[in-house]
Amino acid sequence: FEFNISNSKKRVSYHRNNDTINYHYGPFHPMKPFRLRLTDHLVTGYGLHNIMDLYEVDIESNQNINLIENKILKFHSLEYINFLKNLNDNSDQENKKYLIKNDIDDNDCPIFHGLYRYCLNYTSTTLSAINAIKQQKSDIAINWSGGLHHAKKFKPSGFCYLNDIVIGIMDLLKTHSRVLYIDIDIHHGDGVQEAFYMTDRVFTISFHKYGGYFFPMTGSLEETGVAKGKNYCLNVPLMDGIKDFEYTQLFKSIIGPLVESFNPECIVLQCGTDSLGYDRLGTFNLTVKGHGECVKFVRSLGVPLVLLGGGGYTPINVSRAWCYETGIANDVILKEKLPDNLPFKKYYSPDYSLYPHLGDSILNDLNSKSFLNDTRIRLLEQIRTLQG
Ligand code: ZLM
Ligand code: CA
Ligand code: ZN
Repeated sequence: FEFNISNSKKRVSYHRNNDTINYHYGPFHPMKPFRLRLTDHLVTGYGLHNIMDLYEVDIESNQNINLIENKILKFHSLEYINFLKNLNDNSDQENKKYLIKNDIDDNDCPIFHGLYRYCLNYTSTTLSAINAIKQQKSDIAINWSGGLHHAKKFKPSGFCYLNDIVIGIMDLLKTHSRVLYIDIDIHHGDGVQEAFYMTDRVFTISFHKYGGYFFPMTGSLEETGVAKGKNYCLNVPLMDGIKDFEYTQLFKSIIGPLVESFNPECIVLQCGTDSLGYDRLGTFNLTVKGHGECVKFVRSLGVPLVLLGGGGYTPINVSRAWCYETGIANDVILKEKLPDNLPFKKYYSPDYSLYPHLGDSILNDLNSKSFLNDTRIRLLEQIRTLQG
């Protein structure tokens, strides 16, 4: 790689966990932790591990597992944590009872081997990233295994069991008075929005597909917070097929004024990659460069930043985007040709490129100019109410 010609060097830390990669939601389940292995291979292949602070999170050798569980219990209920903890020991009948009582969809959120350990892993890794920011050891802290934005206080939802984002932000609030949460996963960040709906200390904004029974079916323009939290929540509902130019224009024109008005002390950016073209579940048409441009813009605002993962169901593209964005965090330009000696290199055929072009078989853009413009005007009006 080459360093960008600028003087915006920042201290970047990369938080990972070698164990998270090995879990399986089940053979045909769209969520594949294996995508994290592909991401790590690309990051290492490009040599990015040499220029960041690396934190290998290991819960086995972590003496402070009680401390982590205490942080989890600041958001999740004790009954739910006990359920997750005892899953593999409980009888199937006992588990079924909790699933039915709490209306849990175990197709989306299956009980798999080592589930609680998997949850502790990605949550501890997010807490490790949050800690690097709290202690001012990093300007940007990255955990691609985190970002599981749907989990609720007492139940899992949409492939998410523990809400590492809410747990992380609650911890961050001990030292930081205002946190901005931005979510570019194609799904609505409902779990994070709900957790901070009544507070003016955490501003949540999610860009997502909305309408046509798309999961989780929340996130309309009208959801703007309540009580003290009134107007401290924004939603950007979009339709199928949005492309780089329209998405990044809208993103910058809203996030710019929002950061100006809210003046956050830290930004947490959920970088779900199911908003890329050809995602197995998503219906947007972003490219790796377009998705990354949002990260680049947020970085340029000069506020301490936590980068988290999230959705992303076409693993080769997930890894391309998160590697590219690790490069952006470090302000380096990665060459288009993938590195030699890359494990699983054949998966990236036929282009072997970090930035493949979208082909012709993409969905039409259903977002008209006037729809996007009306949306922008509504959102900017709400941001203006923050002043004074
Ligand atoms: N059925 N297998 C995004 C979370 C999206 C709810 C419709 C389950 C699937 C999906 C699971 C192998 C994030 C819904 C779906 C079938 C009710 C969703 C297992 C395929 C499969 O083949 C599958 C047997 C499965 C699940 C598709 N589920 C697609 N979309 C969403 C949840 C999570 O990206 O935002 C953050 C990580 N669920 O639409 C149903 C309504 C359950
Ligand atoms: Ca979103
Ligand atoms: Zn998603």
